[in-house]
Amino acid sequence: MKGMDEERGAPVGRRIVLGMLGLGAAGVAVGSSLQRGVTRAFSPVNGIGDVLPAVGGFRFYSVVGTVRTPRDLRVQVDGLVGRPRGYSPAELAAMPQTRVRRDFQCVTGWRVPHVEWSGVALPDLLDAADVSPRARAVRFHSFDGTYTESLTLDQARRRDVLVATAMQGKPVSHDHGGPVRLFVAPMYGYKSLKWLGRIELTETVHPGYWENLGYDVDAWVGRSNGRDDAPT
Ligand SMILES: Nc1nc2c(c(=O)[nH]1)N[C@H]1C(S)=C(S)[C@@H](COP(=O)(O)O)O[C@H]1N2
Ligand SMILES: [Mo]
Repeated sequence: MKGMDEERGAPVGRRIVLGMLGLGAAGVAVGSSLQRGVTRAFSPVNGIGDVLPAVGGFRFYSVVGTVRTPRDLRVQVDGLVGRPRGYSPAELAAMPQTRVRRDFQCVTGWRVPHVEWSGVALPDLLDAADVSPRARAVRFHSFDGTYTESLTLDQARRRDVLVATAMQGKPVSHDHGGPVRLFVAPMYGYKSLKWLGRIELTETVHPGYWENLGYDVDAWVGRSNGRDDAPT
């Protein structure tokens, strides 16, 4: 399987501090050991999250490298809905905003504590779209043309799943997936799709980019995921 540490990405910010404290090496070691086996992908990270102090910095990830987003960008909500429509970033920012502060955690071992996101709670957009009773899942598409993600409809109706237009009180930067990205607070970072372009209601879950490469579809942080090989 292809590992996340093959992604292009530049360490930023406090990752340098992490290295100075000698914790960077631990994080990297865990990250690379995760790449060896799909079966071990989650449980070691859950443990590390508990013992590592809350320090760390973002990496900028993009599986395709440079991404261009259209100037007149709209996030389309369609598929199994009665009222498909597109939203400009400005329209999203003008809707009732939900704010979520949570640690941001990549499955490879890095974590950024207390990141604040705001945007439209996904259930609000789903309600506005009049979701068909046939829809059981949501598929997210990125303007990068390659990355996709998925949630069950139940997961997508959580109010800590955001169509985010702001991060740390500022518009989401391009490198962090702006102008609009998904933020799935309770799950590992790979669920939080960047450069969000389309929210498609589907009958079944379509595993996303990393999930097709072996990562769990249910990416809850700090849960066993019901895996047979997970520690109790
Ligand atoms: N379109 C797209 N979204 C993506 C990714 C990606 O490569 N492309 N990487 C995912 C992973 S593995 C993580 S940990 C986070 C990283 O977010 P950041 O680049 O803002 O730090 O984005 C997620 N969303
Ligand atoms: Mo990640």
